[in-house]
Order: sequence, then structure tokens, then C-alpha cells
Amino acid sequence: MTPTPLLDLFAVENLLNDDQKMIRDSVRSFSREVYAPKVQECFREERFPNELIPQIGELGVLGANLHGYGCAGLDAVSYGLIMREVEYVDSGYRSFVSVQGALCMYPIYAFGSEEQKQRYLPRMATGELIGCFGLTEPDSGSDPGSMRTFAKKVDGGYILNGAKMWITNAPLAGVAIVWAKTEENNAKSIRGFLVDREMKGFSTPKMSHKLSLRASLTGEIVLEDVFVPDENILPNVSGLKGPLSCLNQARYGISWGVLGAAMSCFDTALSYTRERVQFDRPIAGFQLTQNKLVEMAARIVHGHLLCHHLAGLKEAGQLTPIQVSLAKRENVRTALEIARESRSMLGGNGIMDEYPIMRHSMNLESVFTYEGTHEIHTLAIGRALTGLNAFSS
Ligand code: TGC
Ligand code: FAD
Repeated sequence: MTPTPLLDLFAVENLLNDDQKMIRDSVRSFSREVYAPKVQECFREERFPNELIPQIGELGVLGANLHGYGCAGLDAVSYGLIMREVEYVDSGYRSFVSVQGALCMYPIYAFGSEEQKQRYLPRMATGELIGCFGLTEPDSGSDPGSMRTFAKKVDGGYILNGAKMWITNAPLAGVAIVWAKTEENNAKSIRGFLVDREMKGFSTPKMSHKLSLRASLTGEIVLEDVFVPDENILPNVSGLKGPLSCLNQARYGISWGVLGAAMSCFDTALSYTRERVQFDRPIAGFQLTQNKLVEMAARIVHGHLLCHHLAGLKEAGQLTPIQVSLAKRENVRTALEIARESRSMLGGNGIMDEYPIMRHSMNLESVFTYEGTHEIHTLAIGRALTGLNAFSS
């Protein structure tokens, strides 16, 4: 299976080895042949295709870059290609895969005890157990250090109270990674807790009526005097760097993933404008349309080169959070602008859900906001460039 030739102006395909191509092709086949036919209906009905979870697990994409515990142990490029192929179909599908792997399995893998790894990871790799990641709260979004969820130490464990909001997969999760302070108003005391669905006082009401990521489930996490035993605290991390390290992993995947959404919009606009005739010729024959297509193709190619460079840094263990911020910020903006431009190229048809563009465009509005808003990444990069902190006075 080859990429759209026009999108491979710089022969990025040549950067892939045979294993990476094989992984890309198998994820592409499943995603386009099995998952994609369900997306339109799921988006309309605001539901996730739960029935496909076992097949997604079998495909080996959950926690695919982790080693052992039933995970595939793939390299950074292969992992990125997986994200791209799933997001070609829908950003909600990529959200499902990246929350499970980067935000739920990764913290257990990186900060958990050996017993926790054995208990959770193999079942999470197959999709038998779904996780969610609870950082954001109603009054604490961009500034997670202001969270109020509190874990009080008691004999044998902790009592958790608080509320998390906007949590992907919460309604179907069997385990929630909940980040909570263990000392009042002290971000350095933040710890990660593995809260199992059956723990008393834990609930996850669904958040309905979203106009974005409708084929992804979002919920709250409500914690009312939930007793979490000592063996369910992540032992090897404390402070904001715990959740923020997980975000680095997920933001890396998003940088690749959104290129898939952008490619889907480009492919749709290209084939539509070649066929749609106005003023006696295909609209792709007009210079203004070609300018739009060239701009899109060039930005998609740049996005790929950026991701390949990022993957090299990741493999070498040299990737910094600021580099990830730069890539997430750049590629998400690119994808969102490409989606909007593609929509206009289909005219009235661009707003119909038989074409994927409007759905991608609506989805990407969330991607622009979650995992650090565009502005937050701008400020983080600005702080690194200037040495001056614009977050607070
Ligand atoms: P700051 O003082 O900068 O840092 C506090 C501590 O954290 C460390 N740190 C990081 N560590 C690893 N990776 C990063 N990216 C890190 N950024 C900071 C830092 O070294 C420090 O460590 P230590 O040991 O000195 O204590 O913290 P700050 O309060 O100034 O905040 C920094 C800021 C604003 C950049 C950060 O809070 C931030 O990224 N805010 C955005 C919040 C966010 O992205 N939330 C995402 C929630 S999850 C989500 O959206 C999932 S969507 C899922 C889907 O469906 O795909
Ligand atoms: P706010 O932080 O209130 O920001 C509002 C606006 O103010 C933004 O434009 C922001 O950039 C701007 N702003 C804030 N501070 C500054 C500043 N200092 N300077 C300039 N501008 C600023 N969270 C999780 O923990 N787990 C999940 O699984 C998860 N899934 C999500 C799924 C969806 C569909 C969505 C929409 C969100 C999800 N989130 C999740 C939450 C997401 O991470 C937050 O929405 C995001 O971090 C922004 O927080 P907020 O919505 O509270 O906006």
C-alpha cells in the first residue's frame, strides 16, 4: 500500500524500513476497512464502537511502544505511523488508542511497581481492561498545579475526594489513573492513584452533547470518600512531572496523529476537485485551487519531516518536552487549517457527513485544546526561548 504520491514530494516513504511499512499497512487496512465504516454512525449517535475493542487489542496498537507485559515494543517511527493511520479515520479513535497507551499504560510502566505492571498491563494491552487519565478538573485545566482533588492518608491507604472533568474513556474505563494532592495546596505532593471501577464512591458520568470527538467517550470522574489501598499508589513519582511526563508521550503521538487527519482532508479535497466541474473544467484545474492543494501538500510533508526528526531524538533518548510542545503546536495548527481549507474546497458538500472533512475539522478543535492548548505550548516555548515565565507574575 503506497501513500498518495502527491503527498510524498520529498520521498518520506524512503525513510521507512520494511517492518515499519508492514505495521503501517496492517493498521491502515484495519482502520480503513473495519473501523472507518462505523465512524459516521458513531459520530451521529455520539458513541464509541466498543464492539471493536478486542480487535483493536489484537492489532497490537495499545501501548505499542512499551516492552514486555504483552506490549509490542515498537520503535518511535512505527508508533507514530500507528497514530497517523488511526487518526486518518477519526481523532476519537486516536484518542482511544493514545489515552490507553500513553496516558494509562505508560505511567504504570514508568512509575508503577512490578506487581502493578503484572496486574494491569497485559490486560490493558489486549483491551480487556480500559483506562482513563484524570488530571483536568472543573476549575483546573491549563494550570493542573491548582488541582483540588485530595488524597488523605489513612491506615492502609488513602481516602480520595474530588472531581475530574473532560476525561476521555472515563465512562468505559475499568481503571482510572487519578492525580491528587496529598498535602493541601502543594503541587509537589501530587501522586498518581490506580482507582479501580469497583471501588466504592467512584463514578464516571458521561458528558453528552459534544460537537467534537463525538465518536469518543468523555466523562467526569467523581470521587466521594474513595478508599484506595497503599498498593494502588504509583510508587515511583511525585509532583507535576508525573502527569506531565505522560503528556509528553501522548503529545508525541498527537504530533504524528494529526497528520493523518490532515491527509484524509487532503485526499478528499484532491479527488473531489479533480472531479467537480464548474465553468466547464474540473475545479482542480484553476490556479487558486492548485495553490490551496500545494500549500496543504507542502505543510503535510513538513509535518512528516518534523515527526521523523522527533522520532530520531526520541530513539536517542534526547527528546525534550519543549521539542514535543513545538511539534504538537505546529502540527495540530497545520491539520486544523488544512481541514478548514479542504472544507471550503468542497463547497456546500464540505459540510455533509458523507465526507470526513467537517468531522475532522470539528474533532481537531478539541485536539487544539487538549494535551495543552495552543497558547499554553506557545508560553512554554516562549519561556524556554526567553528565560522569562509568562504563566505567572
Ligand atoms: P512547571 O513549574 O513548569 O513544572 C512543574 C514540574 O513539572 C516538570 N515539567 C515536566 N516534566 C515532564 N514533562 C513536561 N512536559 C514537563 N513540564 C514541566 C518541571 O520540570 C517541574 O518539575 P520539578 O521536579 O521541578 O517539580 O509547572 P507549571 O505549573 O509552570 O506548569 C507548566 C505547564 C503550564 C506547561 C503545564 O502545567 C502544562 O502543560 N499545562 C497544560 C495541561 C495539560 O496539558 N493538560 C492535559 C490534560 S490530559 C488531556 O488533555 C488528555 S486528552 C486525551 C486524548 O483524548 O487524546
Ligand atoms: P482553560 O485552562 O480554562 O483555558 C481557556 C482558555 O484560556 C484557553 O484558550 C487557554 O489557552 C487560555 N489560557 C489559559 N491560561 C492562559 C495563560 N496563562 N495565558 C494565555 N492564555 C491562557 N483532561 C484530562 O485530564 N484527561 C483527559 O482524558 C482529557 N480528555 C479531554 C477530551 C476532550 C474532548 C477535551 C475537550 C478535553 C480533554 N481534557 C482531558 C481536558 C483538556 O486537557 C483541557 O480542556 C485543557 O487542558 C484546557 O483546559 P480548560 O478546558 O480548563 O481551559
